[in-house]
Amino acid sequence: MVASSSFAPLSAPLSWSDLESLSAGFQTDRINGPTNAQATLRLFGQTESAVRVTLFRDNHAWCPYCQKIWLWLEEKRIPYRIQKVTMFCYGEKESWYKRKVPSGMLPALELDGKIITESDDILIALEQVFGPLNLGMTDPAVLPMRRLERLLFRAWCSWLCQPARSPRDEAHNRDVFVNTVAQVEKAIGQTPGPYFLSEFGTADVIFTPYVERMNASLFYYKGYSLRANPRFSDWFDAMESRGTYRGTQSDFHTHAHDLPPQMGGCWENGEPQMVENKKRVNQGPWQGLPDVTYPEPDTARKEALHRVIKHRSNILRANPLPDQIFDEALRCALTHLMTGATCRPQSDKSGAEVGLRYLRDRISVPRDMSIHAAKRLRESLEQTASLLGDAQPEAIPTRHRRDQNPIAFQNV
Ligand SMILES: N[C@@H](CCC(=O)N[C@@H](CS)C(=O)NCC(=O)O)C(=O)O
Repeated sequence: MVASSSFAPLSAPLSWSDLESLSAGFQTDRINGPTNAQATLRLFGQTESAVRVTLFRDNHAWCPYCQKIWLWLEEKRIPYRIQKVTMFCYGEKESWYKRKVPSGMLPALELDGKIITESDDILIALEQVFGPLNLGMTDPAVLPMRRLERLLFRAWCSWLCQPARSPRDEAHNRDVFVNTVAQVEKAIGQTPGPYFLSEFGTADVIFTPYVERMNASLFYYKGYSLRANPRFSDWFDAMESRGTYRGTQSDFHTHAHDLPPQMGGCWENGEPQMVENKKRVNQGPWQGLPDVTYPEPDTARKEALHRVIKHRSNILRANPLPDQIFDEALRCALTHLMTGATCRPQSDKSGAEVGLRYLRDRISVPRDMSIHAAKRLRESLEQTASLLGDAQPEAIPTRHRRDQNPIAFQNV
């Protein structure tokens, strides 16, 4: 049981070996267990000889078109390998991948030795070999859903990714989006149950990646909550009841800061609700944000600790603070995470709060850990930073994310 931090005693930072003992017992089966972003092989209880598929997806587990294929394979429980590739905005594209797929675009799939690109073509090819996920890509009930998804996507891009020339322009783009949402609400409502069609299937998989990104980005850049729409709300809740979706699900913070370089910019509207939402996504509190509603698992804190320990040396190296100062500050934050005790770094004149907030801003969900674990870690990093001061690290870049170059983490 974690003590309430408001009445918690002051504590000295736990040592790494104490912290390691606290993380003991956190184990997940990456290969056969629940959907997760870290696996490079998924077998679902079958043997490796059953693998016919390799999915090439981004290191950050962020690419929306990759999420579609990922979710489909997990739902169908098809054994597959995963090879991770760097997206242009994070760093250098691997030359072995450019030899396979000269455009460097993701996702790609190798199926029985044949390379397929374009996510829709990949799904169609997979359906031909393994059968559809309920109703398939070319089913007459699914085709209008696919068109509706593109309509919603375009309305979202027009509102979010183009600077409005005037308040009227902004209001128009908003109206077009809101009207398209109304059409989608109607479509979801046409069958009983929370999904797009009578049963969960391809249509839900197709909508998932961008609806998740719309929910995050419009909350942050426009003060608009997609999840407040009743059918969307039920749909999100139903999706979150699926372990497959939970394993691929990201949080508002990750999306808000990963979208701008990918989309060529995201434009704030400056309204009071937007300003409030933005502050909350950046600085917390993260609990209760409408990026997740399923209850926090008991393992969230342990998962966060386990992931930090695994990447400890890289995390220390990547941080702008000198190792020794950040090491102590980080152990303080982890002490708070695991015990609830307030732990104030001794090196409190060193700007350690900036280093803690630098890490707070670079937890990537689900690449590093699941959504609830990330919220707990952000919370403890911020709680510890707030004991030291208000200084913030440099703003997260918006034209690229080379601050997140995966090369820095590849030796683990
Ligand atoms: N139409 C393609 C779009 C794929 C696409 O736009 N992929 C982006 C990532 S989301 C990409 O690979 N961009 C190159 C890069 O960022 O490295 C599909 O459906 O697969």
